[in-house]
Amino acid sequence: MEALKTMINDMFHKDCSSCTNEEIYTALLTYTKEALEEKGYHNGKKKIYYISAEFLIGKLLSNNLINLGIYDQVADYLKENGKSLAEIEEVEPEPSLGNGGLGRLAACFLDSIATLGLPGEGIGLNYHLGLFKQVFKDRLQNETPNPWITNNTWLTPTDVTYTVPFHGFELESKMYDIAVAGYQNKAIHLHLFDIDIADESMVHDGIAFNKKDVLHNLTLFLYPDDSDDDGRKLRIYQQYFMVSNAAQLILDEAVAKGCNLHDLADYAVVQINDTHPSMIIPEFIRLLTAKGIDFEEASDIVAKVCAYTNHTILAEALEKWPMSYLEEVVPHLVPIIKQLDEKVKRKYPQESVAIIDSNNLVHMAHMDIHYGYSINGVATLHTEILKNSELKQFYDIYPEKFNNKTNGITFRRWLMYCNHPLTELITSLIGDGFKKNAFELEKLLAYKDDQEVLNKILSIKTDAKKVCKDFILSNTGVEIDENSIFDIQIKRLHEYKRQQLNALYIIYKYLEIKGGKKPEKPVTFIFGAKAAPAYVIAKDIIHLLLTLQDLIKNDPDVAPYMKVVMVENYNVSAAEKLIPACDISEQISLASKEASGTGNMKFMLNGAVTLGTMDGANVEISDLVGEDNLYIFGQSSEQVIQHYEKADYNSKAIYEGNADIKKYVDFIVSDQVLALGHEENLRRLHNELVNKDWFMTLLDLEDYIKVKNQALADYTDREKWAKKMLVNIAKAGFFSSDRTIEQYNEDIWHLTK
Ligand code: 6GP
Repeated sequence: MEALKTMINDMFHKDCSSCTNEEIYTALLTYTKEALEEKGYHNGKKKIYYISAEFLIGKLLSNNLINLGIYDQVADYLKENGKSLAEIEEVEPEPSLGNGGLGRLAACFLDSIATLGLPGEGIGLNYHLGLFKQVFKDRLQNETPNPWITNNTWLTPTDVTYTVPFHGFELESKMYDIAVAGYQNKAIHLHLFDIDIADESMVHDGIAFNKKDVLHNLTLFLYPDDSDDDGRKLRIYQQYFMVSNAAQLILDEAVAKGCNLHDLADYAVVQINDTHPSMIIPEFIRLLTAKGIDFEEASDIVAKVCAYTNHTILAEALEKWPMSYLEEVVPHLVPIIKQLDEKVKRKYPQESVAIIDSNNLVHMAHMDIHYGYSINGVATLHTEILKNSELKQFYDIYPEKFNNKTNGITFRRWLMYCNHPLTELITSLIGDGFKKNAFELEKLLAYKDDQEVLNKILSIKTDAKKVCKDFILSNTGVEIDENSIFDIQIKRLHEYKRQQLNALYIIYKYLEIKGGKKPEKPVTFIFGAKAAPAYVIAKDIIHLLLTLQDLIKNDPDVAPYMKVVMVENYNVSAAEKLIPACDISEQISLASKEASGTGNMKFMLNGAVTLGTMDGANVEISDLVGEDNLYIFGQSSEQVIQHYEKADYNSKAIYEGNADIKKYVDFIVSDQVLALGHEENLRRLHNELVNKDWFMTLLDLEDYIKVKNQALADYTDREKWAKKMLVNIAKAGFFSSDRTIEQYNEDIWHLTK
């Protein structure tokens, strides 16, 4: 630590113990950045370029220290000087470059690519104000800007700049880099493109701004509101800016390594993360043809370079842009897209696989599938649904392109960093081989009947709950009981994820306690979720949860037995506090709708037991841990798909035919709830559940109540529960993103280490 000591002295002319946390953070940032540069970056002839609209990377200091192998030394050194690394970390702003699972997956993947020693890079945009910062006011979600770029930042400006042409004007880009350290290995780069002239001062009244002023607003926000034409066009501006920079960079790097462009596939593979980067296909073709390669060959080259990952089967997330927008924003891509479409139509005239449909909508996913060489889903069930229903028309044409890559998470952040005590216990039992080979966690199974180990697991959980309690108090002002059962649902707010189903359980429980049936053990229901600013019903669900939170808190008959708390501005840092403390992991999406889920993996790794539907990666969790070690409820994906096909789901019939269900749903608009909440929001939500309920909340409510009650009852047998926890931890190895990335490399990328 001599170097750090000297650095602190040189920077601030005093020793560590007299420095402020801000000063030490500044020194650590410089120190860590230098250490990363010294280690260097992975390189090789062929590189993976992981292009994504989101990278939800979380705070970086501690993670970098862990991956550099100096976390303990730094923590000890600071302690000797009366400082705490945990407090210094509070100084670091969390980058706001992502929204949900898709962005967090991209971050885990960068960690694993670097750890496995693969030459690769992430490419995205440098959003100055992030997604948005969630603020609760009057029990409603408000959105404010989330500025995160300070003078002390991990972003390093580079000299790399490109000219990106739009209709009528050009934009000069500037590339910023963030180094992503591999665990005990070299680093890779996350390249974030930006414009110099972004103007944050145009934002007013929350997150409103002039959407037409593209010259100045291009890199302000991730996912600008797309409820109007200008918002949708702004998304196209952003996407094209991202991929044009990416394509120019990729070609430059390849050429610098000796590529003659005809052999581009020997130098580059592009993973298109969801449909946002799809325009890289026509952009590559534009650039290659400008260099004299003919159209046919250019499209063949691109089809050997690009691979597409699908993260959702919700139709709304498979982007379809009106041709008129593309003509307005990127007219130079239009003839290329038309030619690509004509090529497809000559071979496959059916409308269902067209790139340009009869309404002149451009189907971005269709372009990816025709002109990419690999299409993957993100969990076994999800990939099967893509093949057999959602993208069946393509699977019939290109069966060889389809493959599954079940998602994963990096254990550096989601175990070693966020749960030191559990990491230490595991290491003391089975050694630290699991840090490099997560499958070794299975060795823990040998301790399944070891009373002492089981007790330690329980006490680590209790300690984590205390830490979480403090976090929740400071975040929300609500004091929770660390001896209660922690039931946690943290994820984007979306009707398919069914936070409203959880809310109906809470209503059921509230009424039961009011009726005199006290639970054996108190329960705390914890939520964290942001709703897209224009997603009205999702915001109504947040309003219901916040209203229930207060109703229950203020009711002395009920408050001792249950509590509801919604964390404000849920993000990666909050997840790191919540996940180690969780007892019951809520994974209750409507079967067939959650592509994979990755929170489910983080929870099991930290000893929570899953309560979920047979959806996404829950199916694989269930296969691994066995039915004794998780709680499954609800209709299967086959049944749900049938309901959609036959259009036979009728929520009103369930509501009217079941007095209990009617009682819970009607409670949303009861006098007690209306006394606290807003009538407009609550009635709209009530109406939605009774008359539409597109994601079939009421279908699974009875079974959910039954199975959740079973889980809560089982919790009281501590020994039995601790065994379930141990099995979950032991079986989590499969969900390491190192395994996922190995599979991407073996089946899709073919890079040499
Ligand atoms: C998410 C999926 O909802 C989730 O199931 C999956 O685990 C994750 O992607 C990573 O594959 N999708 C998004 O976050 C998203 O924005 C458009 O989809």
